[in-house]
Amino acid sequence: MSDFRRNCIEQKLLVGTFAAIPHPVAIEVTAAAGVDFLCIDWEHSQISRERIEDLIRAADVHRVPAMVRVPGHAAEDIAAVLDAGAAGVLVPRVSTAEQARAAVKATRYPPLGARGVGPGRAAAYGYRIPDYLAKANAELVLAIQVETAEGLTNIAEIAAVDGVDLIFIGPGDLSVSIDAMGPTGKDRLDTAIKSITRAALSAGRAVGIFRPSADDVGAWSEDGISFFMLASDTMFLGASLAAGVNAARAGLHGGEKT
Ligand code: 3PY
Ligand code: MG
Repeated sequence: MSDFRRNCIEQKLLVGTFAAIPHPVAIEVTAAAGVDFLCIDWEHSQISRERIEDLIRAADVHRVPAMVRVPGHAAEDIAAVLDAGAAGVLVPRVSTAEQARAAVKATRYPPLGARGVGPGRAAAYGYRIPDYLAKANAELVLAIQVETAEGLTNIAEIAAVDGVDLIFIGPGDLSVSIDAMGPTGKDRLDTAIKSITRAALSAGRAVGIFRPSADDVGAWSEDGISFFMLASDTMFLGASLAAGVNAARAGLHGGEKT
């Protein structure tokens, strides 16, 4: 088993980030910063399929596991990123056990699933297909996102699906779906997150969540969440540049913002 999958399954505390900038330099900077993993976001950023392989390659240089959030549930997209050498997939908007089983089928080779065999980068372009086939099911992380009202209702059946490693909570979509946006919806959203977490943990699945900042990561880890996706490269770039510019202006104008 890969260290990454073992650490996920054993619920070791892991901190990573989304990679939304479609350039290997951004991946190298992110990897060198010391993240435990990164997740190339094909769902919400404009990254081409061909470029994804280069981004995974850049993460591999730093030996940082690179998973990919696929845009939807298509088996072809899951196969494409795994063939490119991704360390795992994050499948968004999984709302039923049937959809979770389809994600397992697309991610795992038989007998667990029905992934197709091919001469991609992961199999050394065809040169090491038997080696890759022998280890892929044990090495690749399958994380599915529960982030809809329907997913919340069906969480027990979703979490019971064999072959899923991690249930990942998307608070943004979840808050919209259960009508719990903004400060007034906070309690409702927190209750939903805790209920997904409890159900997933009692089915033996690790639990992950997106957090825009590190402020409440400690508190959520006390509830049993172990896998944290902290913001994204674009969010960190914006926030740290804004902080730097504001600090410089404060120095130049005696604290007054221009
Ligand atoms: C969400 O918050 O909806 C997400 O998908 C975060 O990853
Ligand atoms: Mg989402």
